Amino acid sequence: MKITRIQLHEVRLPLVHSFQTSSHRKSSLDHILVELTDDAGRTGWGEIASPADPFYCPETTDTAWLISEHYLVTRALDADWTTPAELETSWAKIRGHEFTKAGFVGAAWDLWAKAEGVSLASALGGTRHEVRAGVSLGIEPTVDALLAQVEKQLAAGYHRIKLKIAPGWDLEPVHAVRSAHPDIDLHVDANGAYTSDDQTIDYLLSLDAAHLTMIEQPFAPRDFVGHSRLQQRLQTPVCLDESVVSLDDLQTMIALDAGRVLNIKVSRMGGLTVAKAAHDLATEHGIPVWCGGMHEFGVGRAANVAISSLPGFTLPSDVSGSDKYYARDVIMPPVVAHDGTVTVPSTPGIGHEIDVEWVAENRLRHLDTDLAESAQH
Ligand code: OSB
Ligand code: MG
Repeated sequence: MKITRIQLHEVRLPLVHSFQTSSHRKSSLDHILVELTDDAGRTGWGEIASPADPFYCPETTDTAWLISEHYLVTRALDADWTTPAELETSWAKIRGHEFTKAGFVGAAWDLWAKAEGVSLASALGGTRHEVRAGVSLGIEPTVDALLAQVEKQLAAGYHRIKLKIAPGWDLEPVHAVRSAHPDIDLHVDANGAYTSDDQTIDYLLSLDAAHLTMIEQPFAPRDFVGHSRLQQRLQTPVCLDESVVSLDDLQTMIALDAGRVLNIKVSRMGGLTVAKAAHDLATEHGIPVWCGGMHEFGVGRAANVAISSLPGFTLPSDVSGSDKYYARDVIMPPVVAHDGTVTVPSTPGIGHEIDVEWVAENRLRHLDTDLAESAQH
């Protein structure tokens, strides 16, 4: 295949409910949509879902734009490829920048699946026709406000509730939600906000009493040894997110028993090809996986739905309906959850049309290789 034209669309959408983690607060998001056109006139779409600031990962929207424009666009235009994995070899020497690469990889998979006339889910080896979704709830101003959010999402039928925690917002909200809802699938995510000293590990052991499905990323990304020390003493499975950006990291997690659940975030791992390989490796080792989200717009969300249809994704994924995030999404139709379950599209590619008018209306920056430099504003 040959890519003849590339467009980058940096788009800002407001969130319907602002979201706070241990590291940052957001009320709108700026993501870059990657549009690849091939010599047959087909288009493939991918999403660079890096946050605007370097608090979750080292990348930002600006670094993603820079790396795309200076390194990925020319390589993608020059490549002659038959599979997305082959296209990726053209930028294999670029270190890091997983979110940026993931946007191009997603667009290549969409394009390739369309050329083959198959859905993205079946191109990836998906077997499920529907996937169960969970929701991730940010740090709220009060425990009551959090309990109200939990009620609302349970009423919508979501299968799992994940609570963001941080020092000062942990045991109290967790025990309040658990006593109000003794039987729900509940888990917590600290986004690396704790240090792995003995005193903190002792403190985190008290979370076992809440019967959580997992404790996600309590410590810093590189602290595999700390996560392993916690896991040896904790009954609740530790789940790694930020720590695992490559298959090598997953090997380290397995070798050290630093986690017993894996959050496969497509963007964090550099795209769908590596995400699929991570699924295969984790499944081989009996590690259950689920797909984490980055509040993706519909393009990235549709890719998350597709990968979640693989058999090892046995835990609910962060693939809630578009309406939880955006009043109007960039895809038509939006992703819809019925009773917390999302149907996997069977039409070619990501299975949704792009709302190009809405993209243009909310666009902050545009690059079009057909128009060269003049297109940037
Ligand atoms: O750790 O999963 C995370 C959002 C921004 C940064 C980090 C995380 C998140 C989420 C989003 O939890 C969940 C979603 O997209 O539904
Ligand atoms: Mg996480």
